[in-house]
Amino acid sequence: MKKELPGHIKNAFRSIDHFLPVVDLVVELVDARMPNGSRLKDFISRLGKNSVIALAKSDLADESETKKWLKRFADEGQTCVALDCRDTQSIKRLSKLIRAAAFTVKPGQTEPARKVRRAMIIGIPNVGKSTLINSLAGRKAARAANMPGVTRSIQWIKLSGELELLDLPGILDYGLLKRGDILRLINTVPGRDENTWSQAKTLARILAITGNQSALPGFVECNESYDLFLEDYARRMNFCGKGGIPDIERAATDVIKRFQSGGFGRITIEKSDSDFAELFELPPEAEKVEF
Ligand SMILES: Nc1nc2c(ncn2[C@@H]2O[C@H](COP(=O)(O)OP(=O)(O)OP(=O)(O)O)[C@@H](O)[C@H]2O)c(=O)[nH]1
Ligand SMILES: [Mg+2]
Repeated sequence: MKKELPGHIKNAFRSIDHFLPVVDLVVELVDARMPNGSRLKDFISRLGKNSVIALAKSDLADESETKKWLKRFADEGQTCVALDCRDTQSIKRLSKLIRAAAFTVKPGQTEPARKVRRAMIIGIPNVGKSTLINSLAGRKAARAANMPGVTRSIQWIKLSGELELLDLPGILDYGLLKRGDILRLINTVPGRDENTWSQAKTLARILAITGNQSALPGFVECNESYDLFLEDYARRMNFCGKGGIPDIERAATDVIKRFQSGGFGRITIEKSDSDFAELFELPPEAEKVEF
């Protein structure tokens, strides 16, 4: 599996192995719009460390769905919190949780001789790891930008109170690689321009399955016909070429970008009571992720 991955992601896996013995806590950062589908659950449980789940980008997700997700994770015995990683206020709760979990010695564990405690922030690409670290540190310590693969080097960032955080490149496991098309929707892996038509179609399908079809302007009026919707959307946005021909590709690109930035409202594309893997029978071409 790791052979298919770019160098910086392989490097992240190596660094996790390397630093694991001196790490006290794993902060698992997931995307609140797709909380289970963006988890690295098996990988993180194999690490055998205390962990906290943080639902990033919850400002883009449906609030009531996020509450249900928090309940589901809590029922599974997980410590969890929802946040907007850019907002210092909203990360205060996470900060408390991290400190409590990193400095707690559970029965059967030995207290480390060192005073400092260390946490790794682990999550898929572009989920907000570096932004979160900057908010926790209260300074721009890590580089963050809206594209996957920004963090290439591995760095420890010191916080007050004897706490250190490790910023790592985003990682993907085999299960996630199979969801390439859906991950592109939340900008986890870069989309290819020639595929925007099929990505926008995947989005429309997901929104219809999850009961969010009315978020796309005109989609319901077009009887949820994807082709008619894109034509109608292009006309609405005045994306027309010579002779008034609707520019479908431009419409598809705009639909994806608008969804990613929350322009259609706060939408959770994975419901807490559904099995994501069963919901989406992915076409074979969705299995290959290119970087
Ligand atoms: N709306 C919203 N945007 C966020 C949030 N957290 C991060 N972002 C944005 O998401 C983009 C990616 O943030 P990064 O912190 O670079 O993500 P990363 O996980 O470090 O990405 P890689 O290093 O590429 O794996 C940036 O444009 C951030 O401003 C959040 O909670 N809400
Ligand atoms: Mg980063």
